[in-house]
Amino acid sequence: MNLFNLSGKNALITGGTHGLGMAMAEALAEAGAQIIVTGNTPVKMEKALDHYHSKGYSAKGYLFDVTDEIAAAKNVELISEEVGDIHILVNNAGIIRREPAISMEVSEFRKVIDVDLVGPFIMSQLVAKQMIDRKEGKIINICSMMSELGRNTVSAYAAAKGGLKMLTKNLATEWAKYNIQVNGIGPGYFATTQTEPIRVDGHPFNEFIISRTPAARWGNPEDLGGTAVFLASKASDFVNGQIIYVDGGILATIGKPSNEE
Ligand code: GCO
Repeated sequence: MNLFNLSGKNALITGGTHGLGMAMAEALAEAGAQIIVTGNTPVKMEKALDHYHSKGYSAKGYLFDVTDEIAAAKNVELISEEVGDIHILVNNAGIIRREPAISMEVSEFRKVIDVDLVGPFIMSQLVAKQMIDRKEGKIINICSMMSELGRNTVSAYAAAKGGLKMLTKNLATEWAKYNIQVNGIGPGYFATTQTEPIRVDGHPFNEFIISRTPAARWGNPEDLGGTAVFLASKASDFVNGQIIYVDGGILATIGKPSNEE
């Protein structure tokens, strides 16, 4: 089990003030990591840190926008000074806009690409500089089902998450020689605030996902913790450029007729 021990490691989780980011941060903390979370909202950050501290985790928070490369550089520098080297980076911060492609504002499309794809590039490049010096590091990009499949109204998100899958493979290609493992996690459909609008009881999408997922349920955020710890730990030192889908089997199947159990 020592392979999964993260004691002495500093893990930076972007968007770690709620949802899947918080769940993964908790799992990394349970494995011994010092967690550092980023966010945009002071109130959310305060609540999140109170939550982490109430569970006895060593947690710090930094408020900045991952798409602002100047602010990101300043804060990564500050983290290194105040906390120490960043051993694990989880690029989790992301947004979604659900709008038919034909009517989506270009500015909205661009914003999703900026947060969900350019942000992870900015953060990976900044943190990789110290990982290369140290000849060791773990970068985990939070991809999506939409890294593989399209769906009505999420063109920007799918383009970003498809790009993030390929960015993961490319950074793995360039940085594996420095003993940096770059991989991704592709969550299936999870019960979070992001999916709340399409998950409410009786919403056709809710029924669709339950029927389309072999596990016949939405994912719970804690379902991601084990995969995050695996990709953050020594147990994955020879895993590079892989996207691990934690999706209840949805990507494994063509689905079944409505009258089939
Ligand atoms: C949607 C959902 C999905 C999930 C997740 C699936 O509108 O289709 O929000 O995008 O959030 O990304 O992997």
